[in-house]
Amino acid sequence: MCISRGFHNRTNAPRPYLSIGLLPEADYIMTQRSRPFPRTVMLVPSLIVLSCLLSSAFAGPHARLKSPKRRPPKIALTEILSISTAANSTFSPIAVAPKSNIFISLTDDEAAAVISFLHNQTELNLTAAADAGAWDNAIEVVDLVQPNKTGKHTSLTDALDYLDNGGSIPARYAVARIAFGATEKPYLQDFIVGPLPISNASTYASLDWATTSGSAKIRNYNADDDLLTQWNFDVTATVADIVLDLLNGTATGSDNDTFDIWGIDPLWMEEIDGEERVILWNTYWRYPSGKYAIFDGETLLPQGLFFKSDITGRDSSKWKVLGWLYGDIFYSSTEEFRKAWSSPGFVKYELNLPGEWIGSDQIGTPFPADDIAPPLAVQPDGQRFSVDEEQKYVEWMDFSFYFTFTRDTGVRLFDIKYKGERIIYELGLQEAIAHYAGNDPVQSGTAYMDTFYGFGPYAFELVPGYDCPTYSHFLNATFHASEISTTHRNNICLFESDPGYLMQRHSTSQYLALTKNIVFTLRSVSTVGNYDYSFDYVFALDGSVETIVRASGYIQSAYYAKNNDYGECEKVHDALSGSMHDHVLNWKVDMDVLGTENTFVKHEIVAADVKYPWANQTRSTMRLERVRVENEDDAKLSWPQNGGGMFLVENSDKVNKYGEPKGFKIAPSRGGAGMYLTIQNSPNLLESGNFATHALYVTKHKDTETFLPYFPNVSLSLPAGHPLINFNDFFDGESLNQTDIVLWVNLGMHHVPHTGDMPNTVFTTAQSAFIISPHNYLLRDASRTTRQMVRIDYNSSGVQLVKEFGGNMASGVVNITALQPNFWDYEGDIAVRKFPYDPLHPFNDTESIV
Ligand SMILES: *[C@@H]1O[C@H](CO)[C@@H](O)[C@H](O)[C@H]1NC(C)=O
Ligand SMILES: *[C@@H]1O[C@H](CO)[C@@H](O)[C@H](O)[C@H]1NC(C)=O
Ligand SMILES: *[C@@H]1O[C@H](CO)[C@@H](O)[C@H](O)[C@H]1NC(C)=O
Ligand SMILES: *[C@@H]1O[C@H](CO)[C@@H](O)[C@H](O)[C@H]1NC(C)=O
Ligand SMILES: *[C@@H]1O[C@H](CO)[C@@H](O)[C@H](O)[C@H]1NC(C)=O
Ligand SMILES: *[C@@H]1O[C@H](CO)[C@@H](O)[C@H](O)[C@H]1NC(C)=O
Ligand SMILES: *[C@@H]1O[C@H](CO)[C@@H](O)[C@H](O)[C@H]1NC(C)=O
Ligand SMILES: *[C@@H]1O[C@H](CO)[C@@H](O)[C@H](O)[C@H]1NC(C)=O
Ligand SMILES: *[C@@H]1O[C@H](CO)[C@@H](O)[C@H](O)[C@H]1NC(C)=O
Ligand SMILES: *[C@@H]1O[C@H](CO)[C@@H](O)[C@H](O)[C@H]1NC(C)=O
Ligand SMILES: *[C@@H]1O[C@H](CO)[C@@H](O)[C@H](O)[C@H]1NC(C)=O
Ligand SMILES: *[C@@H]1O[C@H](CO)[C@@H](O)[C@H](O)[C@H]1NC(C)=O
Ligand SMILES: [Cu+2]
Repeated sequence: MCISRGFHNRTNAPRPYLSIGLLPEADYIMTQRSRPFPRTVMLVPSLIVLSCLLSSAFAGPHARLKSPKRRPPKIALTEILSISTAANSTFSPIAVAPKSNIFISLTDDEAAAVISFLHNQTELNLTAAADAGAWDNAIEVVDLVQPNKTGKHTSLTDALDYLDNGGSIPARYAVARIAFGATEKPYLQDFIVGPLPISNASTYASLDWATTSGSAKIRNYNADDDLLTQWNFDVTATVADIVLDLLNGTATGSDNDTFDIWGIDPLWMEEIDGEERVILWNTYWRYPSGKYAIFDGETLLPQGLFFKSDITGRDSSKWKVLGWLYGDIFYSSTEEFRKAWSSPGFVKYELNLPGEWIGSDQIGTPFPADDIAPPLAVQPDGQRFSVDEEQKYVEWMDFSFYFTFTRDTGVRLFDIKYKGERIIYELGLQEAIAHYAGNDPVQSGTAYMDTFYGFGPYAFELVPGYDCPTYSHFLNATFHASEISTTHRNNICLFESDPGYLMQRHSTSQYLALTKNIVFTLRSVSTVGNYDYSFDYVFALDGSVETIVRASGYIQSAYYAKNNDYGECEKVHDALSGSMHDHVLNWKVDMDVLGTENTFVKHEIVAADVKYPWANQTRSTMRLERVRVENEDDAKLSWPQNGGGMFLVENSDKVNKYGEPKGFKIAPSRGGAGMYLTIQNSPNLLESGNFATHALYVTKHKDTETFLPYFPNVSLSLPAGHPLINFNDFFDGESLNQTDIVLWVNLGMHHVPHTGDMPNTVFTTAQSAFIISPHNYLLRDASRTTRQMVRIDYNSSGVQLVKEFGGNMASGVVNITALQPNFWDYEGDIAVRKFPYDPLHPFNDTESIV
């Protein structure tokens, strides 16, 4: 299936909804091309001498003096602390993973072998993706099937046997998603292929066991993108004169078109004359042009004209136009629309035109002093974490983890260990909804499930000095789609940083104790159409792990006509309204606290009237109630109102010396607590949106309930199809008492765009996060272990003692000029065709090197 089919061939238009083909390679290459770095003059800062990073000018005693009722400490004036620095002698920034990364993506050779193997299965009747059209069968994606965590049901080794018990390495399997087009009723089906490497022992089978529907096969109602593109231009041709009059432009399919035509995702299903029909609403979007053509602002340029098509079946001669909408008036045929337009009194609305306002360049009077180079972070003594680049394995302080990269969800973390013990088996994004609302049928009909477009394909190269600190450790990642292996260079960065606030401090009139807060981050950014999602996994010295998503990029907006009447938006430009929407992003968090037997406990802080022995009256106060979530029936949860409680994953059998179960707390840490869909029973998502009705869920781990994001669920098949994986089916009353539990945590934002989203949403206000942190897991705050702290004892005669702990202060000079990133190094992706595949010449038939 030629994946560039049906996609807009003009610019880096927004989401390629017409293409089931994931990756219109030609187009996203253009996306990259269309974003060169401006040839601005590069400032050349001179060599800067870094003085101590900590200011040596310690300001004297505080004005705020309390009188501590305790003896003054006995200060040994000459105490000089000598801490062994032996630890640094063994440190190497290169790690050797203790075990093979069994979660790692398919290699190029594995992907090529799987593709070759499938092509040899004559009953699949495959056509090479490069040659395939809508009426062929073709491979869309190959990826790894994550090994079963527990394989007790089979004789085969599972991940935990391998990781923990010295078992043999689990067999590797691939999943291949095949689009079957050579039929009147096109469908997609997922197959499991293996074991790998491909040998005579390898087989393939429908991946039914990973679904809740019992079949990995799903109808594709959107297989004929070529026909649809042609259809759209056939329809627009019938109203070309009206459009020229109302919108002052053309949509004919030629290179000089003014308008791009696209609309709802998912498709809509409607009963007409007793028959289920497949409905598509489209609208006119204006291409940014002239000086502004470089900017991806098309989603800011809706034109307010909509048409409804019945596209049921594969014969486009039977498709119909069911009506037009302009100015909030619906015309049930093209004739009716034309008649109204040619009648006196027809109301024409203002044009929504490109201008400086859609560009993201510097604009307006610069801030004072803003031409001076801002503060800069450096890594003075080199990298303080270790990476096994080949195995995708990382060690930082007390943490270690493996990671992988998938076409659907991008980066996923596995086997996160803290102080040598696994705390999280799997941490990764599952799905991301952007559910719009609006008075027009396109906004109202839009509920993106972004794994359809994929977080892997759009996780582009990151820019040092902007996306990540210049000293970051960058890694590449590869995904395999449409028989092409595409490698994103430098699209994952790992770095330590100082978030700019301390981990700990305390002071009295006699001493101060201060601890630096150095955190470690793994970051990737996926630009899915108009939106840029930045994903951070942040590890901290106190043992916490924070998962953060931030959004930037262009909003998808609505034409202004009459939409304030419905209260769904705020006007953001002359003829433009923001389109209100909810973002809900679901994370799988498979916690394993001191083993797999864990319990989810709510510590609820509740108001109470209590009578104490020391008083005769009851007293209005509060108390802590511990509630175990013992059954899946009770496991659809919301964060406590008013922050009045704590959610814990504990191992009830492992108590600390004070008798408290050891556990980890999970809590929202950024953004509002509104982390599930506002819209109830979404008509766009139906059963596919079941994971977005609550803030978080707890289920019992099952290898069959992986909730691999099955992107065809929605974009191609809804609402006629039942989702392959219905999240509700995971909830079948199973006991959650001291068992292997999995959390499904939603992050997101209720996004009501306002003028501050023009031209792009800013990360600062569009972020959401949850944090997992030790709770009675250790006997003290783990950050006490760090050397990056100081105690300063002082009295009225000045500083008496500076106690350091072996954390070397940076010293010397840093050549900052040498740290400057070279933006001309930006290269983009490498994409290599895998069928036919020539491993000796890996770049043979290279699709593109951008
Ligand atoms: C550790 O590093 C410090 C600073 O680089 C150095 O002075 C010290 O000698 C090192 N220790 C050992 C044991 O190598
Ligand atoms: C597929 O068949 C071709 C031709 O018979 C053969 O060269 C190739 O090795 C086969 N591929 C696999 C993976 O079996
Ligand atoms: C195999 O696919 C081709 C299109 O690629 C189609 O013409 C042919 O009918 C299919 N054969 C079978 C047996 O389905
Ligand atoms: C696969 O089977 C063929 C024929 O049965 C045999 O010639 C070949 O050696 C086998 N390959 C492997 C890797 O076992
Ligand atoms: C209509 O478009 C033409 C060129 O395409 C332009 O010259 C003219 O100014 C436009 N008119 C309006 C009202 O924008
Ligand atoms: C646009 O291109 C078509 C050919 O694709 C040409 O016929 C037409 O004149 C062009 N229109 C303009 C306004 O340049
Ligand atoms: C990333 O890919 C580039 C280009 O193939 C290669 O030079 C570089 O070594 C790779 N980096 C890593 C960390 O594998
Ligand atoms: C409670 O009230 C009784 C009767 O007035 C009194 O004797 C007693 O001391 C009170 N107890 C406390 C704890 O105040
Ligand atoms: C993984 O688990 C599924 C579901 O229980 C099972 O059908 C499958 O055979 C298992 N695969 C392996 C390799 O053990
Ligand atoms: C769950 O475990 C707790 C503590 O072991 C026990 O008190 C409770 O009865 C158990 N509940 C169920 C439903 O088994
Ligand atoms: C600093 O780095 C720049 C760029 O690499 C280099 O040209 C310059 O000579 C360096 N300066 C010193 C003092 O090393
Ligand atoms: C790629 O491989 C084909 C045959 O497999 C060969 O004809 C062609 O010359 C190769 N191209 C390059 C650039 O190596
Ligand atoms: Cu948004």
